[in-house]
Amino acid sequence: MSFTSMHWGAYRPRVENGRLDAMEPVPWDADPSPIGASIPRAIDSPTRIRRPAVRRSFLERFGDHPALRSPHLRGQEAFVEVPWETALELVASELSRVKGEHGNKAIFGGSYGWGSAGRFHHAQSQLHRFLNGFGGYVYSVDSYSLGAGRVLMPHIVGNMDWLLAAHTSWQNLAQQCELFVAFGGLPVKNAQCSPGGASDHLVEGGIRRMAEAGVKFVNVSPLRDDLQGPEHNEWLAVRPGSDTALMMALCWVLVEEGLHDEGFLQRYTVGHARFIDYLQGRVDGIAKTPEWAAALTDITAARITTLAREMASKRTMINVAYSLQRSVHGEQPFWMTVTLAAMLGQIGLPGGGFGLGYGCMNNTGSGRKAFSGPRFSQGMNAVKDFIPVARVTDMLLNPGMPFDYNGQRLHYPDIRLVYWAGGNIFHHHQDLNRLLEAWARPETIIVHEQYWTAQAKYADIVLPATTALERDDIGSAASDRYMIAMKQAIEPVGESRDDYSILADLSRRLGFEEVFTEGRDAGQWLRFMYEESRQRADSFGITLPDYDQFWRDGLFEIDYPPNDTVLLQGFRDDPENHRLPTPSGKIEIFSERIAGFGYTDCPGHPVWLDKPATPFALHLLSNQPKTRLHSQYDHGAYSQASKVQGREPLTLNRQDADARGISEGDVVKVWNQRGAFLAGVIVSDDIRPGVAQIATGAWFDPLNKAQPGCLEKHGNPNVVTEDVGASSLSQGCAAQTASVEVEKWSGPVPEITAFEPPVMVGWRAEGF
Ligand SMILES: Nc1nc2c(c(=O)[nH]1)N[C@H]1C(S)=C(S)[C@@H](COP(=O)(O)OP(=O)(O)OC[C@H]3O[C@@H](n4cnc5c(=O)[nH]c(N)nc54)[C@H](O)[C@@H]3O)O[C@H]1N2
Ligand SMILES: Nc1nc2c(c(=O)[nH]1)N[C@H]1C(S)=C(S)[C@@H](COP(=O)(O)OP(=O)(O)OC[C@H]3O[C@@H](n4cnc5c(=O)[nH]c(N)nc54)[C@H](O)[C@@H]3O)O[C@H]1N2
Ligand SMILES: [Mo]
Repeated sequence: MSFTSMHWGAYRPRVENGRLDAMEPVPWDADPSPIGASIPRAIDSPTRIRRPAVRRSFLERFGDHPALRSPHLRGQEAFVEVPWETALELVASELSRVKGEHGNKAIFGGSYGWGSAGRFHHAQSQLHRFLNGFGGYVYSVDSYSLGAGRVLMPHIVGNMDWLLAAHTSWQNLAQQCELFVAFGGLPVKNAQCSPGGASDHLVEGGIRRMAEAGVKFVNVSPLRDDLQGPEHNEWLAVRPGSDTALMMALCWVLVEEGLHDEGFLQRYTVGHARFIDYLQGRVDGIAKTPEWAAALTDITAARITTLAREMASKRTMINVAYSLQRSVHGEQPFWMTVTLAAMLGQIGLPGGGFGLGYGCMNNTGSGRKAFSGPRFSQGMNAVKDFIPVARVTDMLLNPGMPFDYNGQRLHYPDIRLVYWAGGNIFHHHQDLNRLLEAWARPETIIVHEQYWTAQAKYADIVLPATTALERDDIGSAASDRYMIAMKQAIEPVGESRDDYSILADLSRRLGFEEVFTEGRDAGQWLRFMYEESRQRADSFGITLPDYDQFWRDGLFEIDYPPNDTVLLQGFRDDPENHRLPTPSGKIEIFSERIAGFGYTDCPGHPVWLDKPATPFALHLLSNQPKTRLHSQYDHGAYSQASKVQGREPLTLNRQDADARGISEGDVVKVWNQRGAFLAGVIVSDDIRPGVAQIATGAWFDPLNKAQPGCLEKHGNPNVVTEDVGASSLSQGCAAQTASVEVEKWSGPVPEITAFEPPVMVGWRAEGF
């Protein structure tokens, strides 16, 4: 059997006459993702990058001083298609020049992005290994997904990867949970995906089985559809960014009514007394009562009070979506989730406690063994400089400037060369107009891409990469059901090459081929990585067949551990022998370590911090798209079918639309002090008033490329989001904290050009 694996599921590629005709769902998946249907027409559309290409001035002035190559014209100029040989010589020569003149510390290879699902052809890992072999690079830490969470959690419970792999299973929830309170909902749209593969979609079924078992759901979210399905679910249309206040008021009621579990707090946590002082107003004079929270959240004091009582009287799971921490002070909702669950005293019990992102990714709560499969070693980085991933614009604009991060004072390095493979910064970063300014700073930008995204269009040298369907690979992800032999289905489109073969060729030109390839070709690497993983599999009680058998079978199923997974059960049963990896070995409601950092924007226990003033009337939610993964396959059929007048749909509450004379299907301009974009309107009663929602991922499409800061015509919300860190602790992405105004667009509706390749000028015809 031939399968392939994408971040959004496993498929059987159907090929007719060498062309990809369909991506058929696999027979075992009860809820396959429609995103797969986007690939067949898109994969060899005109948007595909077919040949290496170089920005015109960069090529024409190649030997000159870098400033003379017009870096400010990135994204505006024509490209010249060149043979591979030329392109690779240019890349090798630039890498050598920059290393020689400025050292490896001048190379930024963070290269954030999801790339594709296979374990070997993971573009970012490939690039990291390559740059390590070359002497190192400035790297980035954490993720856009969980910037605040990844830094906070090790201080107060344990690291995120460990926690995510150990989440209480859906099966256990169906049997033991009575009340599921979901901050940010349980959006099935997001559970289509998991990093590395989602071979069996289980969240819709998980929710259904819980509902059938009588579990009550409370959806605390600005959007009703963040929790679909269960008929008896309750929607609390919270004001975005106010969940921390709501959780505090729930705690206040528990303490006031003596419903909190003092015994649990004593035995398993530190610092609860100081937090309760704060809760009751003995620190800042403000008691965090339901009345106090009602004014901030728009949830009535009466409902907050009864909800607290229900939570105490039932086996309760409190879940928080990643989105809540992707905001200014994003540490607080995560810290409060843990604190509220600790007050209820159900952490470590079946069906109760807390969840960090059920519904965000498919594999969370699968209950399967968390074996993550074969791994590709990235080697050692000789450069020690790094940035928190979302501080990339700050770094490019402010070399040498100090910044705070997790108790350290660091400085931004001086970057001359940026190398990216497998990510789209014009998708993921905030305040794109500020990024455009920063993006003109480096001397050289090299990108490997499959499609003509803005990431490629704003580069100097673009190298065409294959897609997962054009190469062999192994698909596997922690807690996923199947390890998959991803067999090549079609020939590489155009002259595209694997990231590995591109980098292997470069390593040869640069004199470290042996270090990079260890003498293996791609096929030999797959076998080697697989063999290496067999020992790790053993330690999970998994016996992998030999490689040839696995490849013939096409897949291997990962089983369940003997006992059902319940998060932190071991710690609860025996806290002395299962100490948490925190300074106290317990859950830290007060963290001496964080307090010691002295950050006013993230002190030693959870606090309510007033949000920055919002000058505009509407809060903008830019959440994950239902019809694609981030910006991937925005040019595909499924995403395209969702557009309104060619633009990304923006949902407005009926009252907000009426007040502005806006109707369903209209094109609107969404703007604030940072920028403006056009979108197509959906009017709905299922979004709370005062909130506008647009998914991320519409390809960046400025009206006039020669005018940075101009109107974006397609619906990319990152032209208006703010580029600030969540706090001095994490410096995490804070994209959800954005306010905007929306008005009807009465001008002519400009054509979408995001999917057109850039203008190409001929290599010889132009006489280079
Ligand atoms: N406003 C706002 N912004 C956000 C978010 C938000 O909620 N709101 N969410 C953030 C989050 S959580 C994330 S994770 C980021 C995601 O941001 P990214 O991960 O950067 O987004 P993708 O669109 O997945 O970009 C992956 C790119 O890699 C390319 N690619 C795929 N496979 C390969 C390959 O094999 N080789 C090469 N060379 N290239 C390949 C694809 O064509 C695509 O352009 O966005 C963040 N940005
Ligand atoms: N189909 C699809 N699935 C994906 C992705 C994708 O691009 N496409 N991306 C994947 C990635 S990389 C990640 S990190 C995860 C992200 O997982 P999340 O970050 O949780 O995803 P979002 O869709 O941004 O947010 C979930 C919901 O939270 C709600 N929300 C936003 N702000 C607030 C708030 O202040 N309070 C409350 N109570 N609710 C709020 C929004 O209504 C939103 O629909 O999703 C993954 N799943
Ligand atoms: Mo993410």
